[in-house]
Amino acid sequence: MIRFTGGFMNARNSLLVALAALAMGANCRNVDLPEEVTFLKGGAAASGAGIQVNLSGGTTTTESGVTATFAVSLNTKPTANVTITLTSDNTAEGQLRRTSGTCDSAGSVAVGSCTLTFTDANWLNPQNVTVVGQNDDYADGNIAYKINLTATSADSDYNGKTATANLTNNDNDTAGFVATPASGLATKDDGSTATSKIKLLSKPTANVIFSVKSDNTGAGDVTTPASKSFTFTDANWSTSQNLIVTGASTIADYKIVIDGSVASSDPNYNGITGTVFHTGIGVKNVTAGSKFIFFTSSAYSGNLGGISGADAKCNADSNKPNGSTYKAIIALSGAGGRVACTTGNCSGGPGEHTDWVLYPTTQYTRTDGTTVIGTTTANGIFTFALSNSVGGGSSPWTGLSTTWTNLYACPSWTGTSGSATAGSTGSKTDTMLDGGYGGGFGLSCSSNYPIYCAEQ
Ligand SMILES: [Ca+2]
Ligand SMILES: [Ca+2]
Ligand SMILES: [Ca+2]
Repeated sequence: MIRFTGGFMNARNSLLVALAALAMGANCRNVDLPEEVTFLKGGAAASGAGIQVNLSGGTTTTESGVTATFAVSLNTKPTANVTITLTSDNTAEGQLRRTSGTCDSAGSVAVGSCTLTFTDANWLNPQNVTVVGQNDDYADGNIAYKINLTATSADSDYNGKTATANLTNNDNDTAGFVATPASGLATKDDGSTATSKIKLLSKPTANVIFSVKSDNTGAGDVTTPASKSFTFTDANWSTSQNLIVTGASTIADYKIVIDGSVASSDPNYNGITGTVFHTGIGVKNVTAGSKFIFFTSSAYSGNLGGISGADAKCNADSNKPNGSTYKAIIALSGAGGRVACTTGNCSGGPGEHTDWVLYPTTQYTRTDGTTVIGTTTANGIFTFALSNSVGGGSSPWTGLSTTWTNLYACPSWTGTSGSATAGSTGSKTDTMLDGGYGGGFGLSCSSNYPIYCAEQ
């Protein structure tokens, strides 16, 4: 009987159909046809042997790993197996997923080539191929590339047939510089320093050289590198180099800006504009008569690593404005402890201190160098209200009561059980020290909060 099935009609079947039609002209009801006769759905005309690539699923991959999947099929039924080898013409931009050499959209390995096999049984079924966008560190733009398909088969109609999938791998890199921090630096008129870490945003194809300068050397200037010149190569582009500025006698804001222009044989970097050095890295030169208090940008559980761990977190924090050493305003009783007062507001004087971190009769400011928080008493504590809060709306761990005595600490600040006293960075009153959280018992040591840090 005649079978009407989906798919394409090859030349041999076309002939059989034509013969059958002649026979049917005499008596349609009594004609038998060979079972392998196949008709196209809808009666469309067949095309010759060839590889079909269906790119309707998209032609874009990205350096961030976005994939493109396309379907491969044959035009006609082959007389022998057809093996199609797919090869990326640019494995730096796009590679093929495969399993044991066979193209496999679920395969986990991205490689430069893989194969698909079509038989006389499965040739009608499109097979999916997945291409994985490859990453590089260059600002190389969106790159067009090809997946080339070549057939090998004992079927001479198919052997040597080719096709191409044209794809594009989108870039995710830009040329430029990173400065960390790029603002909020503070130097002092006693020659105190501040440091920013400099590196490139993308790998250059040639050395990148530029110089920097202060726009107000009376307030401060670049002291490291001594040459005021940076060189980044394709090997060290992502390794931070120190930019150290040193305060001078003038109390003023200043900026570190580019001196001249960026020189490189890499056209992406040569003469580049609009970088952080064109905007300028802001520094504030303030009087050495005051010190800074800030709270950390990072939040931590009650396991701070003890007092020494808390101090280390202050000194590693990105909110730290200058090159000074900082210590955490946090209390702990016992060995390795830190105590401001053993009686309310240090009624017994500064002799109540253990490893205390605020200096007596010293003005403290925010990291802007001008917003005064307050001046400590001879006992090295603030009396409330403050002139200004430390700023922001966080609840830093303190372990302090509202009168500077020790209250609840997490287990030696080395564990996460229980609760501990935490203050309020936005408060000018004694809730700076103890916000009264948890019905007075403080905040859970398993939750994360910042810490106050005081300049030494
Ligand atoms: Ca990239
Ligand atoms: Ca790139
Ligand atoms: Ca690329």
